[in-house]
Amino acid sequence: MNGPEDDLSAEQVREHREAMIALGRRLPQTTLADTATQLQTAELRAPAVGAPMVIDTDIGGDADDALALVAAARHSRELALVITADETGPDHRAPHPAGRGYGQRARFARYLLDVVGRGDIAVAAGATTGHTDYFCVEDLIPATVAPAPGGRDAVLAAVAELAGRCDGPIRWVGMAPLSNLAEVCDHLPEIAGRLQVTQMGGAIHYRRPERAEHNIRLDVDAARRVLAAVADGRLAKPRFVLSDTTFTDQIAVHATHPLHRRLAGRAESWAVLLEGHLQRWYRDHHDSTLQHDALTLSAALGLPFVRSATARIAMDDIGRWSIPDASDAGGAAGTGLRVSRSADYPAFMAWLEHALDPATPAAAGTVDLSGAGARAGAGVVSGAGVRRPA
Ligand SMILES: [Ca+2]
Repeated sequence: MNGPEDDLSAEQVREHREAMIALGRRLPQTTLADTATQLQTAELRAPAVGAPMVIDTDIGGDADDALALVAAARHSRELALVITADETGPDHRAPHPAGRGYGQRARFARYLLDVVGRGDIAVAAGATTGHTDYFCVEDLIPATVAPAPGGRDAVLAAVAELAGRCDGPIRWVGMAPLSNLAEVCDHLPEIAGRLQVTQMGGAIHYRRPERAEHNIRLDVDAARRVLAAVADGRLAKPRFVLSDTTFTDQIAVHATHPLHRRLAGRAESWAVLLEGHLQRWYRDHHDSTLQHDALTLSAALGLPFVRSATARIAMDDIGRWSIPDASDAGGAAGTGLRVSRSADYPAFMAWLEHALDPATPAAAGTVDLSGAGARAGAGVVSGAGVRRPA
């Protein structure tokens, strides 16, 4: 990675601050003690705990999206909206109640959220390239699950509706191609300015150097529009959890993995559904699933497993990423992004296994958003309150 900025997370800044204050207390009447007093009285903006969360997902193919969605739905009361990308079927004006027409990912998301007890979370079906080749759960969706609202305007309306119900930042967790995020940047710039984006995707040293990473490759134009929004200030610097960090067997789940076995042994309908999804993924595609998206979710939740730093990133015509030479364009080539550098895989997997263990009580339950606002307003968290419906 280039650049001197080894960014600290908000949590690390908080820890440094507290260490300095403690040190100052031990050394009264010194310059350090004065600094400690100043630090103690200075306001430190709290992280966006309590900020509503949007998940943008291509759920229903690789099972990592579904595992991440259930972890979020069970344990994050702030999850408020799920939108889908790389949807099935060519045309949002022809949604199908069943089969392989448009909107099947959104129908699966709707059903999964319902069985996990989160009927309060809205779902909208988003972008499609007209031909997706990785969808394996059609037979798991009951015919009674109605199509979600679909198409670009439905996505923008759902995002605007959420933004209108709250103040301050909105967390956006991208687990799919960047198509929907690009539409928000281009058509809802005021809302884009409130987004704190954590996106799975991009790669510096991709395992297949002749092509771009999956989430970038499937909609290179959208990735370009998002980078342009970062460059011109419409979107705050997003954090990308790179394939370089996520593509490792250390976060693989396969049929004999404890996480899978624990799901397989339970009768809860969401556990049965996830288990069926995993089996179909192994059968149709690969004998394991890497937890790219749950690792990305963990970063968005403020958990400490992913370490990131700022780097300038350039993208070529087919979506491949690189770090430009520092001398290019006087050192200003590329776009400044936070990108993952490493992760604590064992600690992350321990967290995920716990979050998805049916024996672990769900922390979120079925909630209405006004609860998040009440919690945010109670502490030092600023700007994250969710307005109660009038
Ligand atoms: Ca995904």
